[in-house]
Amino acid sequence: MLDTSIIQKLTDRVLHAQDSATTMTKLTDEYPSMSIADGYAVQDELRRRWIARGDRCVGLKAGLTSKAKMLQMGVDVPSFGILMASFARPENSAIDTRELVHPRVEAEIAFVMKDELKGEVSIEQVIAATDYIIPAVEVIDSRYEKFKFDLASVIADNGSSARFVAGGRPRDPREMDLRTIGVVIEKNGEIMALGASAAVLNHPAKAIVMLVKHLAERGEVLPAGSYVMTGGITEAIPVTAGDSITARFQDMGSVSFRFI
Ligand code: OOG
Ligand code: MG
Repeated sequence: MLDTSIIQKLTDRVLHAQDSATTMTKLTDEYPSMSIADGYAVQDELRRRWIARGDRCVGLKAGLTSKAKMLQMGVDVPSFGILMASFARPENSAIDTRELVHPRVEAEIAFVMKDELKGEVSIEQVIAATDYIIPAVEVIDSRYEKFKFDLASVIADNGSSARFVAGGRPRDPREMDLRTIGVVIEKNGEIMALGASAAVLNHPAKAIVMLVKHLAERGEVLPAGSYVMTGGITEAIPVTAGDSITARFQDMGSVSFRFI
């Protein structure tokens, strides 16, 4: 593991890139021995700093959970990240691209939990512990040059998370087949990507099974009330100022917003 003083220094660097919307070189270029655990240590420190600023943790995200995303990013293991209240934007809002480097959008199924989950759980236990599922779009924005990274570096950048918008129609996961939810992403009225929810680990709740296991390995639980994003179903779509986005989810309504 990297020394705690190096973790602090790397956290400074990531936070600066995020706050100033500027790029940085991959952390592993300078610290080739940096591990996945070091990446999560930077994330822990980011969370401490955000909370110290008055922000609030509202949930967690899984990423790189679909083949399309793994192929697009050249990484074959899911990653987990933290969702803070300050990342959330309302439906139909205007997202300011001046605060972002090279944003992309992803359509995801989000889960809102009614019960705590911990340790080794099954898909059935995840569904039983879910209050509702809701359509969501994540705006990712890697702080690495050219959106290129390795797993340890992207974890330290909190899985590229920047903004998220939830909307459409909340649904009871016990009333749906969670593997066959069709999703279409439109940019300026044109279809850019489409897919079905089984693209995420054959079942989006599997992302939460893996997240809960990851938390358990760190002595943590998934608290009741958590909002959890399960990962992009299709590849991510690049956006710029002026673009309007609508993600349509079968039997769940749609989520729309725009970039200025
Ligand atoms: C990493 C984050 C991936 C997802 O939904 O797959 C992610 C990245 O692609 O920058 O959030
Ligand atoms: Mg995502």
